[in-house]
Amino acid sequence: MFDIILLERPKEDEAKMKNKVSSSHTAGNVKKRPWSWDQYLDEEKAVAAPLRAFSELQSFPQNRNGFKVGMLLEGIDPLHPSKFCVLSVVEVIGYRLRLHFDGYPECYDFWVNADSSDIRPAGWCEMTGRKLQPPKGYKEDEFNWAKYQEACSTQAAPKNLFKNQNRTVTSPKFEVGMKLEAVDRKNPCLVCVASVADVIDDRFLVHFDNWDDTYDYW
Ligand code: MLZ
Repeated sequence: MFDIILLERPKEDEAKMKNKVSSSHTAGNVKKRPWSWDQYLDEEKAVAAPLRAFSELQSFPQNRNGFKVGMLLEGIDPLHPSKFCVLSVVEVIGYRLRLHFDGYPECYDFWVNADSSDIRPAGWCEMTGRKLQPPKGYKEDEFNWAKYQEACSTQAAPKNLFKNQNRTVTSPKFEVGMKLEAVDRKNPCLVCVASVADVIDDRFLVHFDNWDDTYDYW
């Protein structure tokens, strides 16, 4: 049920590691040992936080995930959140998708839930008047979704798979251009003068006045 494949195991306790290495002949054996929650809780003599302690939003979604490997879409770059980029689905596990920036190295790939507000169907940026970062090697004004799909012989993810569209916002309180004070996430000890740079559904993009957009966040 839980996709533990994405879970990073705890850093090995060095004292414990030494014992294990000396009692098993090769260090290699220790490293490859599969990691399991049950065994870890047992070793640590600890208990897992019970499911009932988590809110519904934090629970594992049961919905079906219709995204398939190869499908193309648009989405927010988690390392540069003011940018929408051309992405393709490269892996699907349960409700999660691994997304790849077309033309860029795999090290930038990232995971999202299938209902993430950070992903949008192909053509969404054009329709909503936003700038789309094309795949590597393409110029912004040259990129065209129809031609690109044809050139890659791949299809854009169908619109009905995006469960995040048009979240009802009763009365949007923040408007583009409004000023506010916001924590700089890259330097969290700083609270800085900022502006609302974009609004999508129930979220807005914080931009720090006179700083470049690498500090922006939703
Ligand atoms: N010491 C850093 C602070 C940057 C703060 C930016 N806030 C939006 C620098 O001067 O680069």
